[in-house]
Amino acid sequence: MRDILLKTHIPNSYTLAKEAYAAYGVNTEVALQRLATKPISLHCWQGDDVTGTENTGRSLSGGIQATGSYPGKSRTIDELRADIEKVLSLVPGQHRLNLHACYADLGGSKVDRNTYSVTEFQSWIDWAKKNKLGLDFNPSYFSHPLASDGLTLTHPDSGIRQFWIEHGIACRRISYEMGRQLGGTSVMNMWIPDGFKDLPADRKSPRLRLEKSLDALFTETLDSRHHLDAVESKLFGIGSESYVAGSHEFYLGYATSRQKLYCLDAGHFHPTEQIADKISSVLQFVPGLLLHVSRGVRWDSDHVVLFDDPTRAIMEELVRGDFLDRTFIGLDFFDASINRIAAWVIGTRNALKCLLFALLEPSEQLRTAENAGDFTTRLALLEEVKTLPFGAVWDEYCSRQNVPVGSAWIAEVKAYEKTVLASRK
Ligand code: RNT
Ligand code: ZN
Repeated sequence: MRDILLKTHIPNSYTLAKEAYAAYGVNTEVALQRLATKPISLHCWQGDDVTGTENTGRSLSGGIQATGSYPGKSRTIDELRADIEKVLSLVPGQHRLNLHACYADLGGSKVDRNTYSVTEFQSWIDWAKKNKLGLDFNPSYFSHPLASDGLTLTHPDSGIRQFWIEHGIACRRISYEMGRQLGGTSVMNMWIPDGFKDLPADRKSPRLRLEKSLDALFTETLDSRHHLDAVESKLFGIGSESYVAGSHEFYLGYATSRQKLYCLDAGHFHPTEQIADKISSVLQFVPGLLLHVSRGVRWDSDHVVLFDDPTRAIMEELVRGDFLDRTFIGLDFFDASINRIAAWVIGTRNALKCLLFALLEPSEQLRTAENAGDFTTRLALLEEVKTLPFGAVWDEYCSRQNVPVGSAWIAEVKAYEKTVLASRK
């Protein structure tokens, strides 16, 4: 059955699909080639509900939450790495791993976050090299005693602020080393949870402190071929419903004035607000963009990414604006209510599908119609392409990249669950 699929059905369907797209002036081969050159940065934190590997027994803080208790979550660095390798074998293309500082390999030593160095991450770099993976990085401003007030870089206590500034400085050096050793660029994303549950009396001072802390943390010049800084905004979190210091306006201003990358997380705006429309505006004023492709459901719930309208709209903007080179695509979701490997695979494959869908858009015809003021044709075309044989092109891509086609990956995840995950109690 599988053989017939691979040898006959998929190539035949693809030939027909190629012709169907060609009728709209779209070359599917070009789209597949472009798709293969764009890596997605897989977030390491889907595998263990953002627990981390520092083994301190601390629980997740910072106003984010993974809900669910599906069995089989990884408990050690080795388990997490094995899970990621499994995920990568089920996702087409060459990708990257986005690591958080709380996944340090401490090997029993008592180093705290403000003095982390590449030593605590060398085993990740070696593993990444072996698996031909690029790495991206994040300082961790949560799940730590000095973050227990919900304040870090904005804390009124200068000692606590200083600790977190040092953490940022240390992480930039680690990120730079990751980029250098792996022969690429590591994007380091700054996200802090700082905010207030209830109405603040002073919205200004924490933001002034945040600006100062960030400037102190970013002082060192690092070679941009190996390291780039990004800043991530947020509207609210659990326990910071009324005020978040690092809001959209704050970071847009900061990134623009300091020429940093701006990170747009799909779940960090008003529940009905979508980030696609922000991309072209933001990129007009900052050097680059980092995306946290996610899905909020009623709140910043970080649900698994779907092949849905908002995600397709994001990818369409990247393609239409020719922004792929200036945009780093990362994922940010954590679902503990389903098999975690499957969550990763579903979300990553969907992000890629959305990108492929965007690459297959009949851009010439759409632009011609728009420029001629023919909005009737524009709308008609946008609707027609939704039912072109997209699935055949996606299947062909998976087949060429030697990963399971269609739903065949589910059986592999089920087998892994039985042989590996089931023994994790
Ligand atoms: C939190 C941010 C942030 C985190 C990760 C773990 O709201 O989205 O990116 O999810 O850094
Ligand atoms: Zn995020």
